[in-house]
Amino acid sequence: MENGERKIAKSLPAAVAIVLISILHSPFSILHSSATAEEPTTTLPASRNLIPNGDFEAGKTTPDGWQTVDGLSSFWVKDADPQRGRVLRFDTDVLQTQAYEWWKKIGEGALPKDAPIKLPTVEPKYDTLAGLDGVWFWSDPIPVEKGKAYWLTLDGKGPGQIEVWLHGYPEKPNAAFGLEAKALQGYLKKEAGQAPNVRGRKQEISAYVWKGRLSLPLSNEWKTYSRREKPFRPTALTPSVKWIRVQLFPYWPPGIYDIDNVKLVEVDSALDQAQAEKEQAAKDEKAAKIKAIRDAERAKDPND
Ligand SMILES: [Ca+2]
Repeated sequence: MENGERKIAKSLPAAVAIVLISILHSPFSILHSSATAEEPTTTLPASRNLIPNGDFEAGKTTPDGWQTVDGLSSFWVKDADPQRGRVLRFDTDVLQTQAYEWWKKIGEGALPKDAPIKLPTVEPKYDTLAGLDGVWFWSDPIPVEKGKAYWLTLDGKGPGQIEVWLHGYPEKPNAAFGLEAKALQGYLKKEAGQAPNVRGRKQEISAYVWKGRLSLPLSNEWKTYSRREKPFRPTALTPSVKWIRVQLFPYWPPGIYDIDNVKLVEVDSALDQAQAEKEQAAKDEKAAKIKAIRDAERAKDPND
């Protein structure tokens, strides 16, 4: 998938060159070559993934560019389909108490391969990660540009909904494991006897100033989901945003959720402009309809 897109991106300049050469030489070639060059012109701006290792192929014990998997509630596995390669797997059917104990150790440098065996869970499972905090999985910080709009797409399968959040920050955020998980931080503080910085590690929760969400109703088959109709615009109302992090967040029902090919691509500015105008037109139309209804009501009752 990724490789294919890279190939298209690389081949475009060549295709454009062919068209230009064709224009200079033969009308027949113009028709022939422009047919191949046309398709990438609309897909090219959307094809460069800004999320490093969004396909989860690179890494040694855990995917590069993301927080570590924990080997208990998050895993880095090979999909049954070799073409898909490696994917992220989440298990939300894990007791929260067991997860917290293990996450403390992961935060201290324990490896996912040394994770404890999962303890049995019991219906109705409200004490699992599914019923409480969910499983969070964060990307490393990714720079974004002022005024730009972005499409988010990803492949997923699972027994229920997964939420994907984008968080925007003015400063490059600290990506230490679990730092953004407030409940976990509260637990760690208590465990450390109100002295969370015993190891001299300065941990400050990075303040995000913008948030965007994509809720995906997954099914038991791989599908690609996107929010193309409504691109994310991290700097539209919060111009100070310079960095974002992606947070994958599966929770209820308890079970296994697989994610692959998380992509954030810049929306072509002309397309974004057209989309913004479409959104504005829809708002205007709605406002006009409401006004028309009110006017009609007033006309019926002149004393109103
Ligand atoms: Ca993959």
